[in-house]
Amino acid sequence: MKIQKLQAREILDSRGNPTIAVRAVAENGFNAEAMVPSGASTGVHEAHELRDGDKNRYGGTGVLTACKNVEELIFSAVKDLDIMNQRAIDEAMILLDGTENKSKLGANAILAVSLAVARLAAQVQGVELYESIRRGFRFSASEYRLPYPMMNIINGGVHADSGLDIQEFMIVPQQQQLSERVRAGAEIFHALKDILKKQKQVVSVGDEGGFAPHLRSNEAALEAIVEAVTQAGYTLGQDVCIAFDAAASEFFRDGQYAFDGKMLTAQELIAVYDAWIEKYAIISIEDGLAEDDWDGWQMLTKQLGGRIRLVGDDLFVTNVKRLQQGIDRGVANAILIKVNQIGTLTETIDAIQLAQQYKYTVIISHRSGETEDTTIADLAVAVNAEYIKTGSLSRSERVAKYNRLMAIEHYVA
Ligand code: 2PG
Ligand code: MG
Repeated sequence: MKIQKLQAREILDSRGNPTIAVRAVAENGFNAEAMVPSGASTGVHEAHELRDGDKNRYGGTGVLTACKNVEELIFSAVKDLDIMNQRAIDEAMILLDGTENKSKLGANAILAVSLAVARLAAQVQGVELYESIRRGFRFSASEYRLPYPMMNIINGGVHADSGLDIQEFMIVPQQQQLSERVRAGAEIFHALKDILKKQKQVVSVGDEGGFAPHLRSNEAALEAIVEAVTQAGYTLGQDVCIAFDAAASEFFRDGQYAFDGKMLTAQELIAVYDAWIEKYAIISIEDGLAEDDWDGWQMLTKQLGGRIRLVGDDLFVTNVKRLQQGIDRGVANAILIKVNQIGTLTETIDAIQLAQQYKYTVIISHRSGETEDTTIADLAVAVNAEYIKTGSLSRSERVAKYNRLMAIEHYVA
């Protein structure tokens, strides 16, 4: 079956910035829509997000050109292809674009089509999205495993004005059932709110729904979380572990790291992380060092890689070439997967499969600018990702993904 029509429109993301939604219509009239997210702490090696630049609309951030590209150029290139052949459709768009970073058509335009087609293929087959992705990309696993959420309950870095260098302080509940992991997360989130209130901190939330308190140091954020875990009745290191995303590219200046008011070398920063692992039951550090600090990353992996997950986000940008470099250099042992960093579902799956082949842990991730689209929940289930990172236990664009995972657990898995 072929695509009869692609309709693109400008919508808003969770920060009130324009993003793109695409509806793909099949010959039999079935249709499906997908919406693309947008990052703030974007890696320099990410695929290109096409913005209009027309200052009279949305301060230049409109996406009408991307919409036009979908309905005209992209539609002509994919209209004769089979909806079930996701790879062929994605490759046709990559070829049509012709640039290394999808800057001609826009990775946002391409991704919206890619995900809408994936949704449409599931509809046409009458199966759930996660089943259709697993089948379409020939994953061999027959069991479905639900991911462990990494829940960002304190927001720092460029996601909040908390003044914290570390961008995301996350709890990782360890319960058997996904719905119990969500419950633990929500209970700890509420306990944390009480604790922060008692400390006379603000309890408004940042971009990913976590609190954004003005704490005196990064370590104070970890301490508050530990207290919240205990207050909610859970045992740290057993029921709940901690992870963080340093997003270190954001505080990397002239070869050093501006951290807690000091300038640190990579080695000094690694020593700080090292001291935290046992003390705070840290199981994972994402972007602990900057995106092109390969030497630092090598040291980091040598020193901490045997004990915890070291996750490459800005480092790998969901790109098989960057991941392969990491594998070759013995850097990191886990990858953050973001569909819009690379721009098609097929390339996203290629990165996941390469990671799985080399035993890198896979973490499917949202962006700080999100929508109500829940595709990443299905993607995590489709590929049996160990983890999903989709924000805190507030703000519907975050919670929508948890609710979708709970639906999958309830009805199927
Ligand atoms: C990250 C992401 C998502 P952003 O750095 O991992 O949490 O943030 O979407 O702003 O790049
Ligand atoms: Mg990150």
